[in-house]
Amino acid sequence: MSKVQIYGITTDRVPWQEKPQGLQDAPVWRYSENPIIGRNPARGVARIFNSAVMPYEDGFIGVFRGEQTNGIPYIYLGRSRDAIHWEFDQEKIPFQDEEGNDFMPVYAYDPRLVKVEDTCYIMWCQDFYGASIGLARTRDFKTFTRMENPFLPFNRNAVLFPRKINGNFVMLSRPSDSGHTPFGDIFLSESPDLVYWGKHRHVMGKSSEWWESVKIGGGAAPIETSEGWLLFYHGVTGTCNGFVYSIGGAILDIDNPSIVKYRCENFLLTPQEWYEERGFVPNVAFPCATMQDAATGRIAIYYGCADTYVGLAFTQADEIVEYIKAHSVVRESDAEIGRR
Ligand code: BMA
Repeated sequence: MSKVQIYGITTDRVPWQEKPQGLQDAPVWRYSENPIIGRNPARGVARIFNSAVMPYEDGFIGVFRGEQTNGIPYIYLGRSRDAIHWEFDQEKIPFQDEEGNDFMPVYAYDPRLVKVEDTCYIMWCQDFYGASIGLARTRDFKTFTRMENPFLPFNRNAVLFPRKINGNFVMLSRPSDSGHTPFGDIFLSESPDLVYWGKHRHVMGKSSEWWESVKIGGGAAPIETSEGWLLFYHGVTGTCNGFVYSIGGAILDIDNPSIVKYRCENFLLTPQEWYEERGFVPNVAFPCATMQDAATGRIAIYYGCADTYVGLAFTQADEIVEYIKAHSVVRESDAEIGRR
């Protein structure tokens, strides 16, 4: 039994492997059969990575960043019986506007998938006269209705909280530029209706820890726990050979999630396996989703690897919370409400 309680959507069918014997000082461990999605996974798609999944009916469903053979990223729907082996639709997700007319984004990447009440929401990065956030809803994974773009350009890495907080929808995002952004903190915004957004707050900034000293961005949808919102995010450092993306962890206040209660000074996972170090963009571990089981506290983390593959990693709620707390460094700008 997990001491840390997990709330929200949980499943006892979460994929799982025990922690390897002898693995020390590492609260997150990789699936031994990684990567779970290899190259050329679907017709006209060279690579799938940075993708999000969830339990659905008697299996699993996901939204996948598919890099087409013309180089343009789009979102594809995938289904799985075991959350490890995936089959993808041949066609891109057919987005429509509120009137039911075709309304495809120019490009679409890094999708997240979050269920709030009875509706599933997809958020992704797209062109809105510059890099910005796209948002769509579906109830049946057949009709996908694009909603108003929540934010002005430039912005990336949007992820909804899985329930309303104090009566409002809440979304994390990372204001950016339209290129390979050399800066970036995580903010949150509230909305009563997913159309009008406001009450913007700073959540947490890049830090003086070297592994996340350039920028950070929201990753998987925050997991509601008895300790607060457990957030897996990405942190980026700069090297003479370019950026390196690692996975970090923090715990946000349950009622005021712009307040960071604990923030792990160490990365939880950094590129070290061949599929993380070698690919279209080397040295990228980019979390976009988790699935979890309340009874055992098992958590499976889905992350993009080297902009080429999807990898799976595991942790356990008690262990990860304890590790984050034991290594927590919260700076003043993270601990405050984030309003200036
Ligand atoms: C970011 C995004 C991600 C990508 C990462 C590393 O700016 O574009 O999709 O994984 O760069 O290339």
